[in-house]
Amino acid sequence: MPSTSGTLAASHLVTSWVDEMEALCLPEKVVWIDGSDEQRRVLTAEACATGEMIELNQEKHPGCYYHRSDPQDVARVEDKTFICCRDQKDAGATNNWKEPGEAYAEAADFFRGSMRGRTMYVVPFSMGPVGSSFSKIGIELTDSIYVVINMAIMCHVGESVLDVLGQSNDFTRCLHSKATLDPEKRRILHFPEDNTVWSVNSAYGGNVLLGKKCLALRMAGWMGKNEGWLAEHMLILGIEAPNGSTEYVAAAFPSACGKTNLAMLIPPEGLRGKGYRIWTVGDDIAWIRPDSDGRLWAMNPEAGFFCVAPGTNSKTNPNGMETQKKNTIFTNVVLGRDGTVWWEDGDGAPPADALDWQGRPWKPGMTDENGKAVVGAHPNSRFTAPFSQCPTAPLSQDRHHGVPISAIIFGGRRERLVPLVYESTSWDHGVFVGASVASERTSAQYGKQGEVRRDPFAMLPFCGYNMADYFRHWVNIGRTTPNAPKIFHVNWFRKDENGRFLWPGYGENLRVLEWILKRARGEGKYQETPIGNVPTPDALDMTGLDLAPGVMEELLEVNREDWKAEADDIKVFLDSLGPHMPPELRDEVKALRQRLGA
Ligand code: GTP
Ligand code: SPV
Ligand code: MN
Repeated sequence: MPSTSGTLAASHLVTSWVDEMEALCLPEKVVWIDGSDEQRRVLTAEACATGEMIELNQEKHPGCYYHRSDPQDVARVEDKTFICCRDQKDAGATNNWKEPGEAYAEAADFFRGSMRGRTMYVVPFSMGPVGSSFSKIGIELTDSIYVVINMAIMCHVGESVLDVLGQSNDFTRCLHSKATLDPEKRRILHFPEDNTVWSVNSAYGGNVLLGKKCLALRMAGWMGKNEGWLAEHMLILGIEAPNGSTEYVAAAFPSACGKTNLAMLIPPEGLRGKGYRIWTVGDDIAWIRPDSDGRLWAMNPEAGFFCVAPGTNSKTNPNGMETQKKNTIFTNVVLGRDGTVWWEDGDGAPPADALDWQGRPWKPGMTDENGKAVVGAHPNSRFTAPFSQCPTAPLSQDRHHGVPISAIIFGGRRERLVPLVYESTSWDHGVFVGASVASERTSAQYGKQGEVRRDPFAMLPFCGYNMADYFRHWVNIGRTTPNAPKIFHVNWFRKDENGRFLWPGYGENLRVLEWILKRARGEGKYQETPIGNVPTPDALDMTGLDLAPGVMEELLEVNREDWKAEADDIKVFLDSLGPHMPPELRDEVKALRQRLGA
């Protein structure tokens, strides 16, 4: 007999699946998440009693809690993430693939009895506003209160979701167990043909908040391919001019490469006089659809932020600091014994008496046995905060159709080679620019830090199907969207020979956005180069920002010899993606090599 407590009004389809998963995982009890504040308070208190979460100083951080993940479980695990579809060709060359039957069987062994002595929470959630025809419903079963509380911030959860679902079978079946947290037995499995996600042996971030990368990118990408829309790793930002007209851009940068910061941008001093108002529509995921006006419209399916903490401070990201003042979960940052939190390049001095992200006594300036600085906060430490707390969040966030996009921007972290900004010269060229994004690896994923890897559309870890088919889908969207946005590429991270950033970044990036929007309207000064159009050195409004002589030229430089090598590398990469590669992109790489004189 299922020992279910407080079952919500769920359809037989839902309850029979929950019963089946209960029989596999054998929890002590099952609790349905109704979405009420009262239930959330009870669960939070329970997590604090067991030590899973720690209550922060409620005067300084009202409604805020702290969590430490297992030291071996601090980022997404791309090598343990799989697309499990019947035909391996549909997963493509960039995804790990498992045959669905084998994947289920192996993971079932890890799930079997994994919740003994624990509670299984049933979390009905909606990506996108509850009840919108564009939204997608999922139900996550999890044995982690931390996951429940995070999900309740990141998306709409509770009874209202089940009401909307009714008797429909159109929901993603998400099963999560932290099990024993064994990294060897960690699996993040996507079964797009069954609308199912299984995640086991992790309890952190994108591995376990299954509405985010698993549903809203990998599964939604698969759905979008079949239904004619796009699920993208993109921020969405609005720039309102004093005359009240607002233009929106969507931008894809790889993990930890500045999406949140750009989405929350504050105009720099020198441009304040222009009276812009910035609107943060989304900071990580965009669902993009062609509409009847021939344009692309983007919506943010999330209801919260899961932001990188280190580097966030009142100078770099004041909106981010404001957003996490209350009702926020902090994970893997420094914890003061006074119940405050701190991280590297945050605000103010660290707490005098502090514990690091692993719970060890920590002081600023501490070094290890090799003399290397010991950081207090893990570089991928994050905070989870409600979207509505962002001062620049628009009031219309729950309008399901989203906003019309004037420009699409790609970017990465490139010390060398890539200019501050350039413009593609056609839709297909823009798709090629997206396909050739590369970036230095960050701590948002396991692997060698700093190494440049190709990360097409910033989607390498998130594309739920064959990457070459995904490129073709993008090419096709351009064919059926007469007023498609122009496509650009930016790089905030170019460095001088001393390893210093050439561009100040953050709020100053608005100067580049201004030029992008001008070009989208066919205005603005530019010069043609083999890779696309870059601004003339005097094209950006630099009021209030003095760069040393020659720096702008250095930022905008396109070095032919270096780009020949890059074009070769792009060609090798595209060739590695298999026979589905659209001929349009092969033509683009050929044309680029020709323009470079290769
Ligand atoms: P995910 O949440 O992992 O997808 O990351 P994200 O793309 O939202 O990155 P985020 O905005 O959190 O920035 C990651 C890191 O890049 C932080 O340490 C920032 O301080 C830094 N960063 C962001 N924007 C800029 C910029 O314009 N210039 C420089 N130099 N650093 C930046
Ligand atoms: C990313 O890595 O791109 C993130 C964080 O946004 S996670 O949710 O862990 O994927
Ligand atoms: Mn992300």
